[in-house]
Formats: sequence, C-alpha cells, structure tokens
Amino acid sequence: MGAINAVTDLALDGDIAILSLNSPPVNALSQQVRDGLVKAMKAAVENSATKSIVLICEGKTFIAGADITEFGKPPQPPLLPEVEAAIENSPKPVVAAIHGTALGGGLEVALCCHYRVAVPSAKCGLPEVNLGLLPGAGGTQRLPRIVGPEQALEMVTSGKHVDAKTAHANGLIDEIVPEGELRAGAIAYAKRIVAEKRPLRKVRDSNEKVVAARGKPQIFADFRKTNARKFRGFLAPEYNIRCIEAAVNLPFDEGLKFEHKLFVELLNGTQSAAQRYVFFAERQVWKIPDVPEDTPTIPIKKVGVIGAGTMGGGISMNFANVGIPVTIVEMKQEPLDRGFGVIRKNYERTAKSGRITAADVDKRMGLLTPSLKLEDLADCDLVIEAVFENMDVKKDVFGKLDRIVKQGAILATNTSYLNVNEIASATQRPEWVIGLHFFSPANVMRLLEVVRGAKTSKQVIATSMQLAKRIGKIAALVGVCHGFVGNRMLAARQTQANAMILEGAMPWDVDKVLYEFGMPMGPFAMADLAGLDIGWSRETSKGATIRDVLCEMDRRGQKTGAGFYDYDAERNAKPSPTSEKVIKDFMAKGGTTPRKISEEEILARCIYPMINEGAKILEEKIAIRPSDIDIVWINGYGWPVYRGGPMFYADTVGLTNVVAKLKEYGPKLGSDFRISPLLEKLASEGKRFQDMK
Ligand code: T1G
Repeated sequence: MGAINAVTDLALDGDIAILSLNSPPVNALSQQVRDGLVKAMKAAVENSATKSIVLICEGKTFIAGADITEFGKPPQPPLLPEVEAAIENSPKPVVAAIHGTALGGGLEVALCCHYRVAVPSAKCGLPEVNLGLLPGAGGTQRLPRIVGPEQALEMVTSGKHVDAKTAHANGLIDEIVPEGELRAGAIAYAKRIVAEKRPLRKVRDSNEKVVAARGKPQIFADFRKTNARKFRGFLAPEYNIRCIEAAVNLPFDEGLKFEHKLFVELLNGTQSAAQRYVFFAERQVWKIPDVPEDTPTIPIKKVGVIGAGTMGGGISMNFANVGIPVTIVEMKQEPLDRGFGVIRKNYERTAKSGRITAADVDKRMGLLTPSLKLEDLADCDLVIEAVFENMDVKKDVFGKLDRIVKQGAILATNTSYLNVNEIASATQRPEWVIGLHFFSPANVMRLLEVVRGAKTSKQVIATSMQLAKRIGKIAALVGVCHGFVGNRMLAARQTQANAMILEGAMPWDVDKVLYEFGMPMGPFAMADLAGLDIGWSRETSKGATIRDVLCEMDRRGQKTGAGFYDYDAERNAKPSPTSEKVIKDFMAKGGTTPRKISEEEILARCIYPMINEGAKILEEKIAIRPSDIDIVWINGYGWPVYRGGPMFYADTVGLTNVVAKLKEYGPKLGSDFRISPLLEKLASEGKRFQDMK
C-alpha cells in the first residue's frame, strides 16, 4: 500500500482499502488521476486483506469532473471508461465518500461505485451542459436508472447541483454521514456492507425506472415544449435529452455508445469550445495584474444609496439580500415611498415564486432605511450614487458626499457613461472614488462593470471586486472612457442598426438577424422596451431622427402600445406599417433610394464594428483582456454564451475575415470609422484575440 502516484494513495484501515486522491484544486480527472485510479483499484483488488474499498478525496472537494483543460487535446490513456470499468467490475464493493461537489465525471465515477455516502454539505451534479457538453462517461445512462428519467432530464439540462438531502432522497446517495466525519463514516459503512454481505450493486443493471418510462414519449415531448424558449440556440440540452431517451429505449451498452457518439459531436463543436472558453474567462476576470490577491480590503458593513428609482432600488436589494443594511436617500418623500413600494413588490413577487420566504421579505425590507438627508450616510462604508445621468448633478452630489461621509469610505457612482475621473474631481479624495456600473434590473443582472479611475486606490478596487462576489455578481474591471466597455461597443452596433434602416432595411429585419444570432432581442425591440423617449422632450424635439418623429406621434414604445413595432394587448410585437411609412418618408426626404440589405450584411455591420471597438478598448487598456470584454457582453447584454462573446466570436470567424468585411463595408460605416490597428495587426499575423498575452 502507499503512494500509487503523485496524486493517488492507497492505505489499509483494517480490511478496508482507502483509495484517496489529492490533486488540487478540485481533483479533476486528469490523466494522472485516471492512471492513479486504475492502478490503485488493481492493487486493492489484488490485495487479499482487502474486503472493500473506499474512494475518497483530499482537499476541498470530491472529483469535480473531467479535467476541462485536457479537452481539445489528444486524449491520453487510461480513458475514463477504463477507470469506471475497474471500479464497477471490482469483485469487492467500492464505496464513494463524497464531500464538496461530485460533478460531471466525478459523479459518473461515483455512479460506478457500488455504494455512495456523503456529508450533509456535499452536492452532486452533471453540469456538462454548461460547457456545451453532456455527461459523456455513462452519466446519461446511469443517472435515470437511479433518479428516473424526469429528474434526470432536469439535472442534465439545467446542470444544477443537488444538495445531499435531495440526493439521498432520490437514491443518488445511500447514506449521509456526519459533517467532518466522512472518512470514518465511509469506513464504517464499508464494514457494514461487508458484514451484511450486501451485493455488488451496479447501477447499470437497475432498469426498473427506465423500463417504466418506455412507451411514454410524452415525457420527452412535454419536456422539450416546456423548455423550448430556455434552450433556444443551444445544441447541448437537446443532445442531453436524446441521451436520456436512449437510456429509456436502448439496452445499457447501446445507450452508452449513443451517448459517446453525441458527446464527441458536441466536444468537437464550436458551441462547447465557446462555453469552455467562458468557463475559464469567468475565473480569469477576477485576476487584476497590478492588484495582488492579498491586497487588504475594507470591511463593508453599512451601505448608502442615493436615489430610490429603478437603479437605486435594485442596487439596494443586492446588499439587503446578503444581510448588509442600506440607507436609501431621496430628495422628496413621494419618490422615496414609491421606491420602497417597488422594492417590496419585487421581494413579494420572489416570495410568491417560492425562491424566498415571507420572513425573508420582512428581514430584507428591515435592512433598508429610507431617508431624506444625505447626512444620514455619514457613517457608511460605501455610498453608491444612482441619480440622474447628468455630470453637474453628479458632481454636486459628490461634492456634498465628500464633506459628509467619513474618511475611509468608498464613494461610488453608478454612471453608465460619464467620466468617473471628472466626478472624482469634485472631491478631495479621488483615490476613494470608483464606478460601480450595475445593469438594469440591478437586482437581477449578473454583471457589474467596476470602473477604475485614474486615482482609484488598489484597496478600493480589491474591496469592490470582493464585494461584487459577495453580492453574487460577476465583475469586470474596466477603465474610464465614454460608455466604458459594454455601452461603448453597444453604441457602435446601434449606429449601424440606425444607419441600415435609413438605407432600406426595416427595424424588424435587423432585429430578426440578431435574434436568430442568439441575442434575446434586437436593438429596435430593445429600444421599444426601454422607451423611445429616454432623454427626449417634445419641447426640444426637432423631428431630426426617426425616433423623434415616432415620439412626436406618441409612439414611445411598448408602454404606449406602439414604437418601432405595433403591440397587442399582451405586448406581442408586430411589424408596423406606420413606422415603415415614417422610415420611408424619412429616406425620401433624405433623397435615399431604399435597397435590399442582406442578412449577412446586417449581421456583419452590427457585430464587426463592435469587435473593432473591442479591439480599440484593448489598445487603450480600458479592458485587461479580451475575455473580460466577452464576460461583459454575455452577462450584461445577453450575448449568447454558446458564441463565447464578441471577441471569441471574432476568433471563430477569423480576424482576417472581420477586417476584410470591415473594409468592404467601410464606406457605409461612417466618415469617422477607423479599423483598430491592433485588429489589423493580429489579422495580418494570423493571430486571434485569444493569443494576446
Ligand atoms: N477541470 C479543470 N480545472 C478546473 C475544473 C475542471 N473540471 N473545475 C475547476 N477547475 C479549476 C478552475 O479553473 C480554477 O482554476 C480552480 O479549479 C478553482 O475553481 C466526462 C465531460 C468545482 C464548483 O463542469 O463548477 O466531467 O482559476 O474558482 O468557486 O462527463 O470549479 O484557480 O486557475 O471555480 O470553489 C464537469 C466545473 C466537467 C465543474 C468549484 N465539471 N467546476 O468552484 O472554484 S466536464 C464541471 C466548477 C465532465 C464528463 C464530462 C467549480 C467548482 P484557477 P473555481 P470554486
């Protein structure tokens, strides 16, 4: 017994062999781990003193899946099926001892063990769908045999982790052992199954639940129908469903072959490549080269928010959700009352859906204090300003905060466009000023653009990034420029969208292309949703743009039942002959003859200028790395994750093609349009954004 290899150890506890893995950070099934498992199983089985084997992991978690870094490279033996066969076909019972998260290949390995025990805090899941994949090592064939096809469908298409209690209830876990006593509990369990001569239970042989579902295709038809909207554009969910169907309709080994065939298809596809890229991008985004991970942070125990409007209210909820008290300041009582009313309604709606309890609603509302006085923010650790998007108004507020709020507090602005350095210049402490750009609805949208000013201190940056994690956001650190990363690139797209409807395309033509590309909605439907009259007033309107004319006609968007589209009572949009006439009249007035614009041109002119703007953002070091830009677009603007984000997408299209198209459409992209030198350079060197160091 002893070390099998650098990450695998085999020990004996009485007549129980303890096979332990120790491969930080998450005991992923790397080649070394697989090799260790096969060799250790062989040694344990051949050791006559061994009656049973416990598989356990050191560190923070049980096996959290295949090693994602190995994907896309030639597979190295032993492969996972060989590992699984060594465990499942062991003549001695194997007990998986689970703590942390048994995920993907980790749960699949556990399902090849004859028994599974876990501590109460453990979780299990098959999250491969989040990587554009499916459980390719028998998970789609073994899971439904334990939990039934319905639950299996839910687990493999949501990728959600189930807690130990649920896993015990649905049969995934045989016994829950006391927290902190996993090893002892597993050994005791192994001794018991030996003493009770319990069978070598193989999941592959328990067919009751799949046979019971045979001849009931409705299970799958209903599931597909219920989730069609959620799965739109993704390949992996459908492939997972087909595998569960195979588990019901095919003998185990044929089901296994079918699963493997679909797994390989997904693995070699662009969607999984994109989603695996995003997996690592979501972990990279927190790493700030010049702000070390051990940078001291400021404890945030009390927060102040200025403005109880849509943004102020949503922002405050984020902090109340994690138990941080918030004082919300408004100028007048009426907007303050209205703001608190909206927050309570939002919480009550969440409670109605069962995601929180009525007690939670009261507890969170109890953490929110209304105020009409900025002075009430004096002892806050962080103050976030969410007032009207006007520089003078913001500078006035920051000047006052500078005089009121204690030294050592962070002063943050929720501006979505304005110059954070200029806002900071209204204070004597610009090093304590930062931008925290939330996205509407702020209590729902996952993205937070953390805007670093020229003088913002590393401590303030580190604290803001840490706080973002605490309130469940994904934060991207960006520099100061107009619109930061997301809105700056959005403007490049909007410019082209607006230009093309003055050349012959209709708003619904442009929206259709972006919707089919995978965006939740196109720019014109989005404008109607937000309201066409943002920043518009009849007094100043000159009918200079199509938007002006539509607003003058009281077509302000969904809220008026008409905008670019006409809306029925259920707010379903349909192309509008009225706005079509407005647009055509506009072109006629401008002397433009409408032309047919192809979908290919619409897509290229909407997406490629964004990519070009992204490259400029990298040149100006407004973003740290291309994948941060992708994180911004996926989590803030609904860019489809299976396309990896605008910069990753550019790499899949090929930067030379992007440059070529930008040159082809150059004359239409506006007199001030310039191709980014970085983009041209990478393209000329045959490189990708991913190759940037
Ligand atoms: N492979 C390689 N590296 C991994 C990894 C994995 N499976 N999981 C995590 N890491 C790295 C991660 O990049 C980070 O590195 C560090 O570990 C800590 O991760 C055949 C096909 C387990 C819940 O999808 O969900 O099995 O940034 O920051 O917040 O069917 O990691 O420090 O350099 O996320 O505590 C299926 C993926 C694989 C699970 C821990 N498994 N991992 O969360 O830490 S596909 C998954 C997670 C598969 C089979 C198929 C989480 C976690 P670095 P972290 P955490």
